[in-house]
Amino acid sequence: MSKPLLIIGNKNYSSWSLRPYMALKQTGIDFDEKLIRFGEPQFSKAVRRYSKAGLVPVLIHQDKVIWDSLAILEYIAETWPAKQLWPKNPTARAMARSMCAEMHTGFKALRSACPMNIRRPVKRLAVNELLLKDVARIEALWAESRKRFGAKGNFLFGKFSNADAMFAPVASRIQTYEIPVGKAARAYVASVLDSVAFRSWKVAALKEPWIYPEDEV
Ligand SMILES: N[C@@H](CCC(=O)N[C@@H](CS)C(=O)NCC(=O)O)C(=O)O
Repeated sequence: MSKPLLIIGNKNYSSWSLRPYMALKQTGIDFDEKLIRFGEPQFSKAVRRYSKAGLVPVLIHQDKVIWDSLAILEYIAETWPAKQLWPKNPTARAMARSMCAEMHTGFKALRSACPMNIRRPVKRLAVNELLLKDVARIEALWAESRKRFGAKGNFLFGKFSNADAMFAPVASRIQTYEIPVGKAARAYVASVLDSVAFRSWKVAALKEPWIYPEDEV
């Protein structure tokens, strides 16, 4: 099968790009990547060459163009079924898909107050009520999936799945901004940050020289 090409933004900042990267890298799928830097004058034009939506990430595979991180995760799971990116158990799978959808459309307080910024020195951020509400909901989702389906591994549904790919940027934010969470959530964050995929993304992110003041909190 030909290699997919993943178009991404800056590794330091692009939380949406991290998601499909996590799924491809963590499951050992061979892929190429192309980084289009935010803020470069031709960013929009360069992305539009691949997808008229003009946003990263985009996956190109054979004659297909898939844009939007969640659609890409679905495509990866469907195209490489042996990687089992969705849990086998239908009840677990239904929950995993729902969690991904909730992550995709929700948690705006957390996302806007704490932009993903891998390079930022770890330092506690003052948290507001809305942000704490988001974090409480995320912790509840993590606790439930781990308790019901995840006991046999370190990830939300045991072995690595698309749900972990979707929540990886949240794990990074919890660490960077020292967002207060309980012991179980801290252990899960550590599993994500210690994964092969996240570590390789982080090595590259730390080498990037570009700084965007609007994302420096
Ligand atoms: N819902 C989309 C959102 C993608 C998105 O907002 N990408 C941002 C980068 S993280 C982007 O391309 N921003 C460039 C711009 O707004 O010009 C997804 O999940 O892929």
